[in-house]
Amino acid sequence: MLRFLTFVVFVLTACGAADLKDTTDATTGDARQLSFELVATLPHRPHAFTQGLVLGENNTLFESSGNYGKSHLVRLEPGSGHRVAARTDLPAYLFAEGLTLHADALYLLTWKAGVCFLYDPKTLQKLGRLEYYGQGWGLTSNGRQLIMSNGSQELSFRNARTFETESTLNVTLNGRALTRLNELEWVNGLIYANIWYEDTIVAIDPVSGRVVEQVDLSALRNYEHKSADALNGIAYKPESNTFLVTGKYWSQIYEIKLQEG
Ligand SMILES: [Ca+2]
Repeated sequence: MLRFLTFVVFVLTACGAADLKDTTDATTGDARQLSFELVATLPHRPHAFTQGLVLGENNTLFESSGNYGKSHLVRLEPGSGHRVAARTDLPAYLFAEGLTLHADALYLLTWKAGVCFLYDPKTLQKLGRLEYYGQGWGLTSNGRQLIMSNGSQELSFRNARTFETESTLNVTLNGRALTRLNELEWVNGLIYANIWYEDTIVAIDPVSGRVVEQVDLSALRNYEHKSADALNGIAYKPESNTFLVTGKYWSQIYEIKLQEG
């Protein structure tokens, strides 16, 4: 009997380990370094101070752009990275930040103003508002909750109806706090994140907070002009398993495929 129980415990433990999507290096526990293949480029609005980027139905990108007096939200034409199909401008006292799609609504943060606006993705008409405490940087959805960054190492998991924080996660890279987390994108059980003023994207385990993958995108600078600002903006294209990435005042959106090594 004891032997049987030991076997059951072993099997349960093994299953639990398999369920955890830990893709860190098995020998060191460190984040795995990935590389990327450049699949395509799309023209990007070069005056966009890109804060949030997300892909909706029909290959349609939504983008939020920051700065006081210039903040706005756009829906682009299907397949385009720069042709605007619809636009809404924010009042001059608001600074647009992270953007995501959740349950047929767009959610837009406003940095230090503590307000998350909801919009109809088709018309960009305002549907409502929610409130948060502190700074709002990046935003994504895991299909159930919203996940928000605030410029620190902390991510907050929020109730999509009330925007109340249900749990928080401290993000670490190889055992050290990883701060300045910015734009976010939930992809297949991992949280992909920009890090403010770094040309690196990381993939975070939503349970442990550990960075399990990182990819250096600094080579994209070779295609950009000198005044291209911070790398920021991650959208995911499920049909091709590719990422659309760009930056503030970047001239292009780059479609990339992540790969081993
Ligand atoms: Ca995103």
